[in-house]
Amino acid sequence: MHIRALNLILFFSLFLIILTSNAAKVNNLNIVISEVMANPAAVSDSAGEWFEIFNAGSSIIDLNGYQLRDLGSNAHTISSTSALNLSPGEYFVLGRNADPLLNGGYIPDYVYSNFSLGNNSDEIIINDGIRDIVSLSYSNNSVFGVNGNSAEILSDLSYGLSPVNFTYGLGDIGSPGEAGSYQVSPAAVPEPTSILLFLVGLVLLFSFRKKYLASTR
Ligand SMILES: [Ca+2]
Ligand SMILES: [Ca+2]
Ligand SMILES: [Ca+2]
Repeated sequence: MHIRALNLILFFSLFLIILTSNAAKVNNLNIVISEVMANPAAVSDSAGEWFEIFNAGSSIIDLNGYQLRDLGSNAHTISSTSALNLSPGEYFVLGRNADPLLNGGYIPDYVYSNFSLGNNSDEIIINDGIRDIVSLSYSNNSVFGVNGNSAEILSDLSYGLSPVNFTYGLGDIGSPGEAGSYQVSPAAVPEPTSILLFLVGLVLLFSFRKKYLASTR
């Protein structure tokens, strides 16, 4: 085997290792809808509904000007006199009422209007002012309508009920503003296992190359 061919294989293998070590991360997504409380039990829906987003990208996002809507008549443009910065790896709670004494006990980072979450079916569509960047829709008998229990994102990016050990405020189940049972990985932050995998691959490949070169001499 020529050294040149060996180098080519080495390069290609490295490329594959890098590719597979990135597979577990959230790809091409900046904002993820990480949790939804559509049907609070402790207080009325008009105060107790909220949903949580997570910045899985690599840059700070100013949510000013972003739009929330559904496929019906709900529409709201996020607007604040101050910057609404969401850093990579941060959770952000949007809800219907600012007062934790009235809303069941969550602390919203932003309060919207003209936007509600149906208990049977609904959509959450987020637009960055140019295009829809993330959307979620649910219908009858989904995990989104369960009374007093939020739905949270899971490792395969589907949704499940928040586990009962996560309670907040007056006792509804959910983790507003914090990781639930699954912590979404920001794309910008390489997972330790990926780095380890990459380093192990690198060492193996170079030792193989060295061995091969020595045997051909
Ligand atoms: Ca509702
Ligand atoms: Ca709606
Ligand atoms: Ca959460």
